[in-house]
Amino acid sequence: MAVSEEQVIRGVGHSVKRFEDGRFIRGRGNYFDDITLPGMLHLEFLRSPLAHARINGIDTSRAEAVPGVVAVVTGELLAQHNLAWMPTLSGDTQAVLATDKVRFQGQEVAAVIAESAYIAKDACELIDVDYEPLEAVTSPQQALAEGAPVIRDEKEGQTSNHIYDWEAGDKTATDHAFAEADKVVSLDTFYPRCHPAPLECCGCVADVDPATGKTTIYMTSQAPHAHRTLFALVAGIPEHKIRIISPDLGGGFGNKVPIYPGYVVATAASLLIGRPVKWVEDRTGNLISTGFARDYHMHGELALKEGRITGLRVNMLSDNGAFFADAQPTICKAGLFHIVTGSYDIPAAHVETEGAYTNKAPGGVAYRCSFRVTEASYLIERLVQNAAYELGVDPADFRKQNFIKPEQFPYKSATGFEYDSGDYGAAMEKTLEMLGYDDLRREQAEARAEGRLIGIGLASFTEVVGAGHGAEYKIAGLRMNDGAELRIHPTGKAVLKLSVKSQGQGHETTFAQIVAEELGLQPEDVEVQEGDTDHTPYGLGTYASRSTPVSGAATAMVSRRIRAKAQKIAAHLLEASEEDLEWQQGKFVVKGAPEKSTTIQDIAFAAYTNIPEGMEGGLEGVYYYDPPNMTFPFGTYAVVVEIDRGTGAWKVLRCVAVDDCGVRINPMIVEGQIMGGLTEGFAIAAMELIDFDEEGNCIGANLMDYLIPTAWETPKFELGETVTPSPHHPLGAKGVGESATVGAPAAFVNAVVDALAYAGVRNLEMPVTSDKVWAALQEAGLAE
Ligand code: MCN
Ligand code: CUM
Repeated sequence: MAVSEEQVIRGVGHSVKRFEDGRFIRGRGNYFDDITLPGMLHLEFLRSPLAHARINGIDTSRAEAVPGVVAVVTGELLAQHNLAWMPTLSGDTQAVLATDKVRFQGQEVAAVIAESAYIAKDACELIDVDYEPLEAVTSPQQALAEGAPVIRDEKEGQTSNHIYDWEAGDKTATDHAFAEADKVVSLDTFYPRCHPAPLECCGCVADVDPATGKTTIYMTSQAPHAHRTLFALVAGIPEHKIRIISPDLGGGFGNKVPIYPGYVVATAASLLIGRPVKWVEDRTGNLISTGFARDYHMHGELALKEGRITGLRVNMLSDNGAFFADAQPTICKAGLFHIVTGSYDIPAAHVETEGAYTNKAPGGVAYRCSFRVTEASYLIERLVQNAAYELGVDPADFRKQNFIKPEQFPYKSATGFEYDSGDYGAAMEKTLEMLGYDDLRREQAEARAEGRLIGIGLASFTEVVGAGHGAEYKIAGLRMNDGAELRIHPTGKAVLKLSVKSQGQGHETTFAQIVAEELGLQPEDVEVQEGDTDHTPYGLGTYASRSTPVSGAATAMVSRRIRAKAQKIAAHLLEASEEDLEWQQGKFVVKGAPEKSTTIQDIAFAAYTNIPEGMEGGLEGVYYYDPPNMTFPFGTYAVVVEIDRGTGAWKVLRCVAVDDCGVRINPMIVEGQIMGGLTEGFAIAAMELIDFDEEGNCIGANLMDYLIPTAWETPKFELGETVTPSPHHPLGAKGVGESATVGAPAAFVNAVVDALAYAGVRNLEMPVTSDKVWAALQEAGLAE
């Protein structure tokens, strides 16, 4: 059972191939739609064709008469069970099925439960809804204008479409900085609505057992434990009678954090009918009704003095759709948008935000960003580039001048964050070196002389990921901390159970590597289980790149706890005192007597068979980790583009990305995360857009209209790294899952703007499509 001396434990820092891929590439993944239960029924929604209308009546009789239809559920029926409305993660309410009004196109109006999904779909078309159309509100400016129709007129005391005001920073100090400035640079920009669009849409199989009362819900959930608690609180089902199983997920990207009407109606229907009910969302349903992202109108101003940024002022107006359903910590009305000071040492900053209801789908924030960090990063990185132009200095030099310096960490930002660690200059230097920046700037000038337009865009982002700590960061009253439970079996094989839930991030591999690192087992000997609330410890789930910062830390800590017990058993086995033992990866050795040792496997066996007098048997434990702070990963991205003066089309010549996420547990998986994130960041900058016409019709309701990138459009990425450990994480790791999507959009847009900046262009709005560039070329007199 002994581990040979030469055998390397493939713990932290090894690019172990992903264990989960064995089943995925064989087509043996287990998604919720693979689940078929005896007697299972199917749910389909009737969705509103109108963005805003009063409902005068719903006639379900023709649908009910269709053979195979078991029930037609309306809001009125749900209201009888007090389920027509549900609370949102931002403390608002959201209609499960519309009762009084429809408030966005695609809103769920009624549900048909039938023997097959096809019957249900056909029957939906036979439901007659008497709509009285109302004026649609499709922008927050329109929503807040005098005389706008009040969308949430069902809410007591709600007399306008205003949702919230929120601010951070010091207004007086900031005003002072602006009064003293020798230059002010400002930018108005819009980060448009886009959508995470995971390959697998949302859905569930709800199974309420009439005999036992046990409610089992197989659902597409990034946060199964939090969802179970909310189900218990809202539906009044005792929590131990609810089991949520989040099986393999075909991507999440934030889209699977909120609770959607589909889960609620399927569960209510199963309860009422006594048979399992499956709901499978189609692509259009996903794009028009589930958690969208962004939709932020931003105004930013930098105060500049002697080449330094001395102040930042930001006003933001957010379009939250018909229900304020952002998934974010309760104290943060605008998420973590106040990270907008970014990587820069800005002495004074003030951020004012306002949110408004519109006749659009609810559920902002989702899509690979830790609660609005993307919007913030985009704004500051666009502003900084423009400031460099106005000062006539190189954008790289201007950033370096203004970066928070390594010796300033832990750094307290003007808006209230404490950055844990960073070395922004190092990441920048590495990027410039990989890029050959100075040569490229020369080539850019030469190309321009020949009439070619080349642009170089930089973005030096800072993220804030890994929420909590639990005292301050709560969602709907639930503290943001997470558990890990580890059991070592007698033969030295282990099972690790986690509260987080992978959607494709490779947790089965990386978390096994953490145990491997701490206990000297091989990662293959550790099975990682997630997603089943009956069998995993409590925690708030996977989003905000929090799995590594929170559950990763819990895994390291529970492993150390087990190692401490193992040391006691080892002392017993070796007849030595505990203090005389030394841990070497995978074994305890008697100090000064290297021939006297015992392996973790031997110790595991002894834990069940040969323990010292008075010790409790077994080798297992659980640890709930409440992080003392968030982690602040960062990096510098650089993009080089060339613009076609005849069409406005731009192509990416280079994309260099240097990331620092502290210690990397699995470098290959980290690189995969970054490439995926860069692809999405590029797509947001270049093509992804959920738009609406004046009547509130969603343009972007299918994958012909909503463009997601394929391998064909996706540029080649060149990756680099620096390593600045997080001082408060037990492994020094920071989260990385969203970094690239946060950092990339500004780098791409900055590159296109940079190609035209010499002609006075200072802004292009995302998605930067060729027609927008064409218009800019014409205006600048550069079109060919
Ligand atoms: N990792 C590592 N070393 C680090 C940091 C992370 O090896 N220093 C590894 C982790 O162990 C994990 C992966 O990288 O296997 C991502 O870790 P982390 O940054 O902790 O992020 P989460 O696991 O919490 O994933 C969430 C994040 C979010 S919020 C979105 S959105 C997103 C993303 O991950 N959605 C994804 N990446 C995705 N990748 C896939 N394939 N699918 C999604 O839906
Ligand atoms: Cu906001 S996307 Mo991720 O945090 O699930």
